[in-house]
Amino acid sequence: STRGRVIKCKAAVAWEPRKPFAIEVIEVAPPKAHEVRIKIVASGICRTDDHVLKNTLSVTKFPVILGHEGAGVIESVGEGVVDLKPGDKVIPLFIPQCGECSCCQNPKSNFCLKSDLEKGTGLMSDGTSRFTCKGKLVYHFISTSTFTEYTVVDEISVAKIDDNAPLDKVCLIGCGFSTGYGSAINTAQVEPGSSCAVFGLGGVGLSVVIGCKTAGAKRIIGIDINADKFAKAKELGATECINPKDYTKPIHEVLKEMTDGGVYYSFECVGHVQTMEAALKSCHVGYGTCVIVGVAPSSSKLSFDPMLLFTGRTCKGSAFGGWKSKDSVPKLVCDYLARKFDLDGLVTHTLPFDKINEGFDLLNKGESIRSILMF
Ligand code: PAD
Ligand code: ZN
Ligand code: ZN
Repeated sequence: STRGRVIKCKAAVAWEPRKPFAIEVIEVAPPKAHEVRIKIVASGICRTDDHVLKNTLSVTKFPVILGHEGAGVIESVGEGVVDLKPGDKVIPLFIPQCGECSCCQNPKSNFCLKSDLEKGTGLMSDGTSRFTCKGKLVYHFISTSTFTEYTVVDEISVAKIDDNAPLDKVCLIGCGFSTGYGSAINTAQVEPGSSCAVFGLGGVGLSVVIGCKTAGAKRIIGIDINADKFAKAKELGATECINPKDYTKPIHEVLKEMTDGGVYYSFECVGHVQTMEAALKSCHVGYGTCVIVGVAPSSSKLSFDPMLLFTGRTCKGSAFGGWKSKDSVPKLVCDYLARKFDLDGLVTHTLPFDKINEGFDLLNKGESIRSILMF
């Protein structure tokens, strides 16, 4: 058994920004107390990984092992871990749930103060890394790092899931699906009969569409500058799709005309401040709500006329769709197994892990929704 020993395995190392991943042999140290080592089976590619690779998010350190939308099997556990054992199927959680901090104790929040999202230490919670390559320390990424055959995570950053779960699908519950679906269900709390506008029809935006449809929205308007995304959006529940490039007037004006003054709910799933402002302006005066899901570059600033809020619009943000991670991920997996929603429509490509650079090329060419890397 490999328990208690260093494991040598393959990982995709991002040595520096804006360079392709290098498939390297790395050393993965055994889990310390309250940590687990996971054999990764499948990992999706999310746009956030690409933002980090392009270095638009200042919180990341290089060299790093990216990936945060994975699923795998526990290889071994550290001292004091009681709720997980070798062989358990699991999903790593990029927002932990420690259960003890003020956010975890607040039923209205799904954030956790133990999260590395804002701090960006790139380390385990004890302040060290479990990865080395060619004698150098390699950083972790938001307490997950799934682009590797083996990873180590804190026990608060992993959820045990049903033994029957297909890992090549439910890995999407680790980020993209849950983020979009929860933004509609939890954050916006979309109501039956309402109108919704979804900016950006990638894996996250399409999951918002699924959530809006589940919630009974009457109109779901998809907005994307890539019309190739429209067919899939309609298949998943969009009632109409529009391309800002087809209009001379600003897209929020087009939406206001289409919806008698604006939508009840708008969602920004692109990650640009311009589309965030457009999403807010697309909301109906008096009651419209805009949910910001996209991740904008670290240095960017949002600016808009405060009268937009004064006159009764709401603007909120949503990370991981508002789900308390450790509690909700196992339930979402059960809901998938009970066919309450479909993930298969989000998967456009399945690639062997060492074709990771091809997976990112597909994303950047706008050809994929989700590519799943298989280990
Ligand atoms: P994606 O790149 O697959 O989808 C983005 C879509 O937006 C693409 O279809 C683009 O064609 C489209 N687009 C680009 N520019 C425009 C524009 N000006 N107007 C309309 N559409 C446009 O990414 P994704 O779905 O994986 O992620 C979307 C964003 O959500 C991204 O910024 C990512 O970092 C963020 C994200 N947030 C969370 C969270 O917890 N809040 C989780 C996961 C991803
Ligand atoms: Zn993600
Ligand atoms: Zn917490």
